[in-house]
Amino acid sequence: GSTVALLRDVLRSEATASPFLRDLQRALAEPPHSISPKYFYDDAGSRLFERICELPEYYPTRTETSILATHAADIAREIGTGCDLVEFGAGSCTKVRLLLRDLQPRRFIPIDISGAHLEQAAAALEREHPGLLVLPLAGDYTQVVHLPPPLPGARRVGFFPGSTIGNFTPSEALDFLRSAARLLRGGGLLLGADLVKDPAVLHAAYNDAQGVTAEFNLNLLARANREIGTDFDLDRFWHSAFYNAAERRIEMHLVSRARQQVHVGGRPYLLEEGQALHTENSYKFGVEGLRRLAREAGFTPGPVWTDPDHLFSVHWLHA
Ligand code: AVI
Repeated sequence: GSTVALLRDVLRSEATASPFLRDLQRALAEPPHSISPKYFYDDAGSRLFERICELPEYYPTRTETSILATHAADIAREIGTGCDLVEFGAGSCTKVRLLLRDLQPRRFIPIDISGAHLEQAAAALEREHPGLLVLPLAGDYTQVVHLPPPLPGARRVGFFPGSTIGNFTPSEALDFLRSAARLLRGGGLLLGADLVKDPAVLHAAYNDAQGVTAEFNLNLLARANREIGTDFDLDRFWHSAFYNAAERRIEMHLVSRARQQVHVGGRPYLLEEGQALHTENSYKFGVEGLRRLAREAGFTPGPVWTDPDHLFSVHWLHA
């Protein structure tokens, strides 16, 4: 065969090897038409998420930040200084900064799926905290995590803020907590979880006036166009986010505005008007429910910190 044919074969096998392509094809081909929210977070998506965190309607970031800032000394007393700290989905490493002075970890290992973003954040953190060993790991922490061996004598402590636990299905959440409990045995996990509240507050947080959340949701299609050569017309989809009270979760969907055909990996898919691609769940928790889940996963729940309005909770879980 010619070089061109060879190149085409290589490109094709690379395309079919893409988990994003495979998962998107599956989501379009068969009900429940859903795809993992992890695909939101390419570099553009990570930047959009950072903007969400600053929105007036998006209370979780602000609230968790104030909980961590208010109780940092207390939290550090529970955890103890000198640990080997691992953050799952570290993003820009903003929240961990609130803990570093009191917690004084010996090493910090931020894990994030958005590699370029993570490298920058880790470098900035090392500049600000001379003496802190920062070891960024680019990867998907929902898959098997290969951590470097623990520092001699240091307990492993996990940090999982932001209520990202709520973006897992209940069984994924249990699986994640089970493997975290194994990974962190002898130490523990500091876990942020958003709480059940007035649906109007939840609705506003996922339907912001500036439309940043809509853009974040639609970025999944923009990313597919950039990375796997799909032909989504973003103007032909709308952002839908609502609270499903029975399931105690916000659901985000991308809804087709018309009957239309799209191509994914060269294959055509027909979308009906109103047909939805389910892109995210964001579960909300009760404090007791979360402690029960943690116990089931093998943790021993310790203290819980919340804000005065009980919007958000931070849990220390002994592993
Ligand atoms: C990252 N995660 C906890 C966010 C959430 O609230 O579920 C993602 C998000 N989706 C829409 N807005 C923010």
